[in-house]
Amino acid sequence: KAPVTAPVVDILCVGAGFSGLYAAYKVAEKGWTFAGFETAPDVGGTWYWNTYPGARCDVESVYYSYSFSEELQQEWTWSERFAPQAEILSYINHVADRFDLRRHFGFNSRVTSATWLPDQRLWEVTLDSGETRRGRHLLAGSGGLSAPKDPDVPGLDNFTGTTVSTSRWNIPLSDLAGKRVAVIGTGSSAVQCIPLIAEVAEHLTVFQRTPNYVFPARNAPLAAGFVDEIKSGYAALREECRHSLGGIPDRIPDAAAFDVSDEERRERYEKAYERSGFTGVGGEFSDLLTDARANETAADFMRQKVRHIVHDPRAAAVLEPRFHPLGAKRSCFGTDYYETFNRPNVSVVSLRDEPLETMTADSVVTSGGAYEVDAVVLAIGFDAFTGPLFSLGVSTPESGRLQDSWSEGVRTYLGVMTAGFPNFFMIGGPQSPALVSNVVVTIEQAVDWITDLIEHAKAEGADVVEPTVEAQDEWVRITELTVNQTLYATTDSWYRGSNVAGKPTTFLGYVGGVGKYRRMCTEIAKHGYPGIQLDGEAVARRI
Ligand code: NA7
Repeated sequence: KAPVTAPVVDILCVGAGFSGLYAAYKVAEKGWTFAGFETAPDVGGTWYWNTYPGARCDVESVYYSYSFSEELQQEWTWSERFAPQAEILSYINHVADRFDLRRHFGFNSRVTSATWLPDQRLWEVTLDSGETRRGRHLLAGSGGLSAPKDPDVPGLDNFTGTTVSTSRWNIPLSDLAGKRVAVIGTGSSAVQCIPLIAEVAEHLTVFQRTPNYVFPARNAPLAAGFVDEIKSGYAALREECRHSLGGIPDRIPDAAAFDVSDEERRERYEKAYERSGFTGVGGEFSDLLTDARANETAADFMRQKVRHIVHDPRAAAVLEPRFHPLGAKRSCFGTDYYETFNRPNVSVVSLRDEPLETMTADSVVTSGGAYEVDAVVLAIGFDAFTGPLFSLGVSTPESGRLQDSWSEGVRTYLGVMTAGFPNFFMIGGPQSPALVSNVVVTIEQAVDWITDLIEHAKAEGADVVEPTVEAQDEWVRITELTVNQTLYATTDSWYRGSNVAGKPTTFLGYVGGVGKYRRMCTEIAKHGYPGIQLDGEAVARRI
């Protein structure tokens, strides 16, 4: 039986992905004690689990990496513009080895509950082994896209063929060779795996509920000269990312969509389409995310692209994105995505035209008929941001469970803390910029800010750190005001929790930009953390 007398640590941390590993590094640097817990057998987080064919990051590899160590960024060389999952995972392993971080974590250890003990001013986590650990502060580095959505496909249990999910992929692609395969879903994960499954399957049927805007990723090997150039200016480039909108170098649009002629707009979209990436078509004009009419010009451009690429007009009509503004739901980046639908062995079914009714032992049944398949790939997404946090069973005697506290919607201070849950910190939590940014930039900022705050509390001789309800209300108001100026606010998506039945609608991120967010956080720290109570006292009262 595991001992219950393990020493109390300064920091308990959940997760050994980008967040937890940087937290372990930073805490070791501060000389504090740390105990980390990871469900998986090894480091990697999201990049440990998402091994489906074609999985890669949509943020360029030279930016989607840690900036905290100049040596690290000089010695590591990315091979492609967009790194595949395996390369990101070996990078994370390299970081863990290089900074000796693995020793701080228990692997195969799922946190089943985390309880605040007010008398001792400690958190106690219980692991699935039954073991408990206590620590002063609890950090959730549990990720935003780590809790797969419950499969809500009716009749799925009836199916006797192979079922595999993109978020927990566990078969070789060759298992799908020569099979009749169904892919359910057409988000980023599906867009990446569909072309590769199509290459091996006897027939692939894609069941699409909402057509998305899929841009060509234009992935390519990185030329040595480009890598050298990046490395020689890395420090400045990272600084640019930290002060940007999305954690990648900004490309500030110089015009609104209707400032230019139809012809010029079309030419600019063409160039942006060639460029691709998050600063591609969706970032070409200043008002694309705020003005529905402006957005429609970009959306229409993409629909024309679909019609141009996809030969069968019926398939093209199904694939044309027309139910939401471009970019208001996460855009997708693919390689030969639309081209794949020109293959004779690939077809697409619109679940809007013929809803999925059930599954039988060997078929997906829609109102249009039964589609016999040997394998089903679920690419149906995640219970984003709150799912991973709620699964930790975080509770305090006064506030109860986190999910009860947030039953009407998420309420946080800066996406980092939440009132009623002392000494509990979220790294890249809901209402932080994590949702719509290069998350590694957000993670580094969050861990730096959290550890500075803890250091401040220690210096003040305080054990307990908690935001005031007023400061939290203000942050919630700011996140809402910011998002309500955009088309994100009017679109159902996992960004707003609308992909999970019964999930309250809260926009799960701050969309004002990582640079602006960083400035606010820095100002707050500079002013002695107004909005945070130390041992129950707010700054105003301390002064
Ligand atoms: P997403 O982007 O949430 O995509 C899930 C897809 O699955 C989307 O097309 C959904 O349609 C569809 N879906 C979900 N549930 C069902 C059911 N029950 N029946 C049919 N279709 C369904 O998840 P991904 O894993 O692709 O990507 C997640 C993020 O990872 C991505 O945004 C990047 O940030 C990285 P819907 O649009 O809801 O109609």
